[in-house]
Amino acid sequence: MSNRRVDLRSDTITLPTSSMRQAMATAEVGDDVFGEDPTVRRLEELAAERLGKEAGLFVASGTMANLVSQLTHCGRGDEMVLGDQAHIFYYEQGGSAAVGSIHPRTVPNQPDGKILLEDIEAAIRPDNVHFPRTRLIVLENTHNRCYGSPLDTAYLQSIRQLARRFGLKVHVDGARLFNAAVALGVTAAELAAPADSISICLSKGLAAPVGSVVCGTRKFIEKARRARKVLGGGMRQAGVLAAAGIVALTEMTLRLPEDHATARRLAEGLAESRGISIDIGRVKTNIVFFDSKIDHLPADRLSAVLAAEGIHVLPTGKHRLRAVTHYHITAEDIDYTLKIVDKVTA
Ligand code: TLP
Repeated sequence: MSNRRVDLRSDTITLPTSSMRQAMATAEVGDDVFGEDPTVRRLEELAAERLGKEAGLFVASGTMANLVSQLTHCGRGDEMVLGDQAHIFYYEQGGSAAVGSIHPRTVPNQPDGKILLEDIEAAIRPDNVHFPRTRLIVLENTHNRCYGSPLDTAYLQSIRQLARRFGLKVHVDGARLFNAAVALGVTAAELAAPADSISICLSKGLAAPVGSVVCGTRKFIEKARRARKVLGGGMRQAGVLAAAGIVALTEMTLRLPEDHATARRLAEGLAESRGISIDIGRVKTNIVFFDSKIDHLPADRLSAVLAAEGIHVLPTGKHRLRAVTHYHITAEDIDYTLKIVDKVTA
């Protein structure tokens, strides 16, 4: 048996690069709550510049970035419209309601991660004493649970127009925004333009150890900074972390096409496997969903059998599994994975 380990559970498992560790060791730092950490400020400016926004705010995680943004846009009892497959709705412990007293109104996500304009419009509340007030529309780009689908600029612009028509704000969970930019052949700033606020994660495909950045207008970020503080997210000499984030934004976005290529290689190989069903047309970035067709190997069983052979994927439904490609996954890892999948499903 081989000792090879191929970890496809998530791109969050990526380890900092040697140039990140170097930058972290030599980072100039200060107390960021006093606004005195030059490296954090540099990261925030760089992220804002990349996204074409006025200002940025460094936060501990994607979950905190989303919660800070919601708290900044919405008050107690306000409503936000979002897709029923949104990470914010599915995987963030209901923090919108639990912490923010924000009422989530879900509408169906389409298979490509979009939510229909007519569904949003139908969900917007008229002014009536019985109803909460709709304040915010939330999108996710790329869309994790919808196969890592990227949302294109034309769609995002149409959402912005709808939001403006009803006096609403738009937040984009852009945890994997740079993957979307690569897949669509546009800049991250083009995709960010229709958003009032947008969050990016540094510690997924970009391999930094910690952190996300929220970007928006200067006024929005000033208010968001207060929301971060009340959540306990005011960090002190955080420049040691921000230094890795700067490397993530300057060096690691450039190599994301490699992850999309390994994801495609995996999807095409899985499509050849008799025990697996997969819709390869839906694989556009670094996330691959596939189903087990074998009765005695539902998703949790198949993932356990694969793990015993060194292949780690996530079961996400009764028959469904997710594999995510990233910095540490090579074409050889994919070929090995396919060999093992064939062996255990034969
Ligand atoms: N996603 C993780 C898990 O939570 C499922 C993963 O492995 O994909 N937005 C999106 C679209 C995300 O995919 C994630 C993490 C987050 C936000 C939250 O980021 P963190 O984990 O930094 O709080």
